Amino acid sequence: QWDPNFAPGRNSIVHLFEWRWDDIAEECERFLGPMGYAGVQTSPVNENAVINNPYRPWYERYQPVSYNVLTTRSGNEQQFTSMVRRCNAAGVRIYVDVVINHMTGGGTCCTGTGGSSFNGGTKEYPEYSARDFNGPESCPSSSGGIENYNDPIQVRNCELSGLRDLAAGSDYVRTHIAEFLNKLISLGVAGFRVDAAKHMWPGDMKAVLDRLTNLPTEHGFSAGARPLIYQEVIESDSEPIKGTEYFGMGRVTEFKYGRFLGEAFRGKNMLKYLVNWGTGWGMYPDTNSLVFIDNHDNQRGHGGGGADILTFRVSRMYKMATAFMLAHPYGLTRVMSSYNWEQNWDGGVDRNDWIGPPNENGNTLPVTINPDLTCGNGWICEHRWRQIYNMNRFRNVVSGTTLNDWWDNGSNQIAFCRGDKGFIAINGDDSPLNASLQTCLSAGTYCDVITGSKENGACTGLSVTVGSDGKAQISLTNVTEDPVIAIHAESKL
Ligand code: LM2
Ligand code: CA
Repeated sequence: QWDPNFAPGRNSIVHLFEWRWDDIAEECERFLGPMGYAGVQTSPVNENAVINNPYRPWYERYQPVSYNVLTTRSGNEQQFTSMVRRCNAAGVRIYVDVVINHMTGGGTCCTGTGGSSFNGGTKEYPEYSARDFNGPESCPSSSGGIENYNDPIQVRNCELSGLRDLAAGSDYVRTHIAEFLNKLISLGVAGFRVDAAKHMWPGDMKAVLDRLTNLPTEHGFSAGARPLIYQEVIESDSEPIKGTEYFGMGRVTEFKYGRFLGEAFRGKNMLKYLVNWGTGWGMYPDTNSLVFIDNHDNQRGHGGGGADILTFRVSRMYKMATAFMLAHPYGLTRVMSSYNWEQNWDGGVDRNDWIGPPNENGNTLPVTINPDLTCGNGWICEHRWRQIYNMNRFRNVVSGTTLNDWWDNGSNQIAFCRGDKGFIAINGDDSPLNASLQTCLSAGTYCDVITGSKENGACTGLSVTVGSDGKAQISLTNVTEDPVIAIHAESKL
């Protein structure tokens, strides 16, 4: 289903990629809750294959071994349970990345992160055996892998990257997946990102999701609430499978969003064209989309999105695009929170795209917090960048309003209001912006939440003065650290 079950006044999810459960619990209480973030997408919670070659890559978590053992590099079941409880208490919902299309690679064996034995070669896992998987009788390709993305039967019934493909047409497989998801629901999670949904038949997806229970009221959900579902479908214009096939079950990841904004903020398209951003750009209906600038795959060249995806490595453009995303009413927004890894470019590809989270002997390092709120130990924590957490707050303040009073200079300088609650101006041109613009806000002085924050009634950044006609003189050079100005009702001084 489509409703995120957010606590009132909260609107955006953060993906705390590869974080430990103990760190997420702390982060909910010390930062996400107080700062008004609505939820966290976690890495997969169930036991996965231990991969030593290459050494403990992030992607081992996309190779499930069992559902009954909730032990991974992020922590164990007790730690996960406590995290969900603490985050819910802080007003922050938990969404789990669930890998239910497949188990491990065929060439992978022998021990999982929880100690379970398995054998990818013979398709033997603690809770599944060979009969639970697709094989020559259902997959028409000669290799057993997906060879032709124009054939939906191959995409759904053959192996994605050699990963053992669950036959979700069977009652046993459907029930077993549903039992796993229902256990997570009983622990208090608010929904799921469904990995590789494109590789599952929509009918099988529906059959699994129809077996899910309501969210438990003792964790603060309203009676009858259903889990949020967002299905990972990397749609391609040249392929027959479309995200629309999955609309009946929930939201779908909108990969055009990050690609189009990447192109625009890299100067390959003019920002003025963002005037009809959303369905006007051929994207999914608002209530069906889950939107993001980058994700854990396309920030490292995996998955869909293309070469123009913005990441923390191009931080100036990244903050501009993220500010636009959080200011704009379209879509359910997800902020990425990454860890750093040393890239190794070779022939246009990063040979280090596999590197796992900051670790010592494979054990994930804790997230440390610096005095300026940023993170240490290799964690990037984009969600803790002032320009981003203040725009998350902006989104909360303007929630429920529409976009109005769009302005542009005919190229890359744009501005718009959100009802009478917020105003943003962005300068993507190579020349300064100097204009008297309609902010739609009541007369007064406002703190620009990009250059600073309102603290104890004073502004640590630049101030903007709005006249009785709602207009303000906006001056925004093209060479400033962040060529964005954003003010809102609660940043009034
Ligand atoms: C996804 N969405 O549909 C995830 O977002 C993506 O991160 C997952 O791929 C993919 N689906 C499967 O869950 C990642 C990663 C792959 C990696 C797989 C499995 O992008 O590179 O494949 O996880 O760990 C790796 C190797 C690949 C090998 C495979 C099986 O890179 O060469 O194929 O394991 O051993 C033989
Ligand atoms: Ca499949």
